[in-house]
Amino acid sequence: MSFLPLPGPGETPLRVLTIAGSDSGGGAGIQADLRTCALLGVHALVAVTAVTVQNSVGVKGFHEIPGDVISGQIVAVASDIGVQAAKTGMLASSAIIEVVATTYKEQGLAGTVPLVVDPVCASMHGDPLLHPSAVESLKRQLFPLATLITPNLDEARLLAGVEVVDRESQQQAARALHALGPQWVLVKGGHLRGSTHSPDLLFDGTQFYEFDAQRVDTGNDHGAGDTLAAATACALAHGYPVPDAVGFGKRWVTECIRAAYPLGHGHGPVSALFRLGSVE
Ligand code: PXL
Repeated sequence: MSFLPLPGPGETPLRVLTIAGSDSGGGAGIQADLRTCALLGVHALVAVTAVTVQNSVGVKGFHEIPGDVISGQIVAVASDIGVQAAKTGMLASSAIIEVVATTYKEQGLAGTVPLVVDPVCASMHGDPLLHPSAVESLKRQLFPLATLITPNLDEARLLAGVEVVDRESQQQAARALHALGPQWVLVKGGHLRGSTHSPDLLFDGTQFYEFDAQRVDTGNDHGAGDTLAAATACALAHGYPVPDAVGFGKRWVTECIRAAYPLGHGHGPVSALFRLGSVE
């Protein structure tokens, strides 16, 4: 596949801000974002929202970072270093969502810096990463600021109340989610049961775009959603139009899933490290 343009030695790379949780197992969350950004030649800035205690088997618990520390991280990097795109992952609570939305607006980032909102609600093991009471905050406060939201099918059910089982219900979920205010919605089809493909559906309120890939049969796909959102944010930082950025993100995550490796006793992570084989 072709990648994003790389900065020359000594040249300041583009910057993507990830506002997300830490995964002690190193597979998902901020750790996945950092790997994807680095291997795409983008400098990642970080606002940690929560520290999870987890391994390949599951999430044992998490600690939320205080709101002023979260907003402090965003202000510190935005005011000094500058950001060309941002993404959110695990946000844990409605208080954190409110802090992130308010800070994003106060820093003048809303409407100027593309924002990918990955509405993380639970881990792949089903462990909750967002308090149920925060679902409304996500919809009301963050979605209207988003350039793109990237729900999987479980998240689409939770956020839009639509059970996605086929293309028609996937379109219905996209319409319902678009009505909540984001510019674009990507309803990911990766969890469509029984499918040999993983069709993701992008919608801007008018037109549908489909991004399909052959399903990769692996138990090691921890961090796939984070990786797709991070790669898409990197492409947006380069100024790609949203459909091109999503197309790039989909190709990137598909390669990362093909390169996934076993780790621990549970689910291993998708791997951006495949890129090391193709760096000239
Ligand atoms: O993949 C979603 C995700 C995001 N962020 C953190 C996670 C997970 C999944 O486990 O742990 C911190």
